[in-house]
Amino acid sequence: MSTLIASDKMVVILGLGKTGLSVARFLTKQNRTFVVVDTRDNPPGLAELKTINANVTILAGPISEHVETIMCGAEEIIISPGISRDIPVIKAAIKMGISVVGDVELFLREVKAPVVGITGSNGKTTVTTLVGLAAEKAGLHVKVAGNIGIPALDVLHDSVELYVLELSSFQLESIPRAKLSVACNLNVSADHMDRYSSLAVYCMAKQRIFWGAERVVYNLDDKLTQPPAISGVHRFGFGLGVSSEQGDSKYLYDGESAALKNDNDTLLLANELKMFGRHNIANALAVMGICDAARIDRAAVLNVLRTFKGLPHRCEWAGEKKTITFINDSKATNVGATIAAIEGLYADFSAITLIAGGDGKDADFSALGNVIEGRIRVLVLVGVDAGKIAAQVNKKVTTFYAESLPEAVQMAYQKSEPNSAVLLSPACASFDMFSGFEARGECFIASVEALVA
Ligand code: UMA
Ligand code: ADP
Repeated sequence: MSTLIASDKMVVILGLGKTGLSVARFLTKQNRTFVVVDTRDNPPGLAELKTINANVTILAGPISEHVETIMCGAEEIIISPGISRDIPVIKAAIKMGISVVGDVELFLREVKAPVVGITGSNGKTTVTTLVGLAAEKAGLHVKVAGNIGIPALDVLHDSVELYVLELSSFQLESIPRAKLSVACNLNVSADHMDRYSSLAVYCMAKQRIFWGAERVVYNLDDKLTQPPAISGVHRFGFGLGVSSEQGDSKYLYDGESAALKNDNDTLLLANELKMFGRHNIANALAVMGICDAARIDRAAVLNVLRTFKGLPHRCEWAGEKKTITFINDSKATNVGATIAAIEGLYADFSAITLIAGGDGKDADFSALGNVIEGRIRVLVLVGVDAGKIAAQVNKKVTTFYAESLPEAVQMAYQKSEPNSAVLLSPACASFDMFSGFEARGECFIASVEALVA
């Protein structure tokens, strides 16, 4: 250990999840010396790390003074996105002038091909997937990575012609200056309030996507996504509303003709999209803007938009019984996503029964309360923060509590009137009851299947 402490060429990888492992693979290939620190006693990547580099030092468990000394003597710390930059050891290291960056920064230092980055509170995975598919359809050798689940360093390769990265605020925080070819911020609504001290701080993390970008794509309906006006940077704006903004290129929805337009040209009609809901029209417009900014062949883009049916667990049809339709929107882990689902569904059903609740991540549920009061007849709540949602809803909304999701599905079915939708759109993370949103969505689907059978 003492040799490591003395070395000014030693890198610390902080966090041994997917990201930490990808950094370990990358540094090993580069023959660089590193140690791995994780605050958990049994980090998930332990066994895999041994296969990457059998001799690496691993310091697992709560950070001791000894570990702090090592970290503060490092050449650089590569911090995983799940760890806040506000923990004492990171604050101390930054104060001492040590560079603390994330895996995406390492990726950006190496990459040669153009990179498209996509952030936003909601819709990132949908839009990132669509841009990747469009680029592939256009014949490019493209790699899709980032917060979508594949660490960026794992796809770095000389043969790649275009990268499309989904970037979370956690990842953006640890990129000093991204300098992307195309940077897009889809929308900003409160999320991760257990990590950020205010919406403004969260918003600033998202804004970092624009730093040094060549071309920027933003939401004309959402002021919080607006990039700074920098001369020479081409701006692409998209939106559902009538915009007075001066974007260089505009991608707007014309409600009268139900058309998605670029300036005055109709590119697609809304009924050609297979994805459901107004928020997906916004996503499609964003895809058009991003793909034009990235110079991806438009015919390929439109082809993909016409055929893509949406991703699992995002406003997905899950079954029907006696005129009651079940919709799985388990991926709605924040208030903005649930509001988008309710507003999107409202016109299509005579009533909506909402199943919500889980781990609220310190969110403010007042805006959701208003939408529920206006649009929802029956509310079934589950999870640790059920009471916080109930507190924002008046007595006109019939509210029930369930101990489990299968029980919630039963209750929702029994209390719904004919031609209703039962919508699972929790506005919360799932970790109080499930391993993740996928497991929650699978449980919902299984409960619906049991009911329908
Ligand atoms: N953790 C500790 N101590 C440590 C290190 C991690 O307690 O020393 C905890 C974190 O608090 C977190 C968990 O371990 O609860 C995982 O953190 P991580 O940084 O090791 O995560 P990875 O496995 O590397 O996965 C990360 C992203 N995870 C997070 O940002 C929390 C994944 O996004 C991403 O797909 C992956 O890198 C590849 O880029 C997931 C996510 O939930 C899907 N993202 C958030 C979201 O979408 O809302 C931002
Ligand atoms: P992310 O990767 O940002 O979490 P997803 O595409 O996985 O985004 O969708 C997450 C949730 O947000 C789903 O519940 C989905 O229905 C909803 N959603 C998707 N696009 C939007 C949008 N543009 N505005 C609001 N909610 C959206």
